[in-house]
Amino acid sequence: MIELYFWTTDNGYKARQCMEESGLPYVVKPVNIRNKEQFAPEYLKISPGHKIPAIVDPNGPGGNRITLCESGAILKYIGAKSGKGLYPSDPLQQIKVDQWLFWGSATFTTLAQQFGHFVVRWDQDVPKGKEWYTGVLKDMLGTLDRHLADNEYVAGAYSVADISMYPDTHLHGVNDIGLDAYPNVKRWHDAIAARPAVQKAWGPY
Ligand SMILES: N[C@@H](CCC(=O)N[C@@H](CS)C(=O)NCC(=O)O)C(=O)O
Repeated sequence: MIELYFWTTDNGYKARQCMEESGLPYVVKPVNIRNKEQFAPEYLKISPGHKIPAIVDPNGPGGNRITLCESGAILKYIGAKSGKGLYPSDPLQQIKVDQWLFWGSATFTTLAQQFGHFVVRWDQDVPKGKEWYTGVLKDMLGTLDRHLADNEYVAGAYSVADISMYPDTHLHGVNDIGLDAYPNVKRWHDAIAARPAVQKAWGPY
């Protein structure tokens, strides 16, 4: 049984959504990052940079036990392992999925998290930081909106690339910025939100 080391954050939900979509059996192992549980020596062996999410698969390639952190790597691994097309086997499709999976993991979420820090959560008012990261998030939503004008999902069929961008679109796009100016993102978001696996992933664990 795959163990998912999880907390209720954007990156945590990405991994849980992917597990739910995959249909693979898994168990949630909560790591309460507010209580600093991510610094436990045993957990640092799984996730050296004290971050969630992470997984342990006792039946990895060749039957070996593997540990894996970094949400993008987890999505790619679980997407491929599921055999459900979440990470496609066609090399041409993989190129598209990789592009948007990396954009979702390295650009979109990383910068959306800064929006979360400066605009939503900080106890100090930092007008320049708020203005900067609001502009950055709006620019990224605009990029996504232009792309989704001609594409139902970001990289062909629904894939791990979509999963990599959904949680921050949901948390900050819907809740903080609003999606009225991004109708294609709204259509894409609402289609993903309606998926049973997504609803389960965002529910109790
Ligand atoms: N690049 C990493 C980022 C993971 C990340 O930022 N995790 C946060 C929660 S969303 C975390 O565990 N923070 C706790 C800490 O930094 O100590 C990924 O995509 O998995």
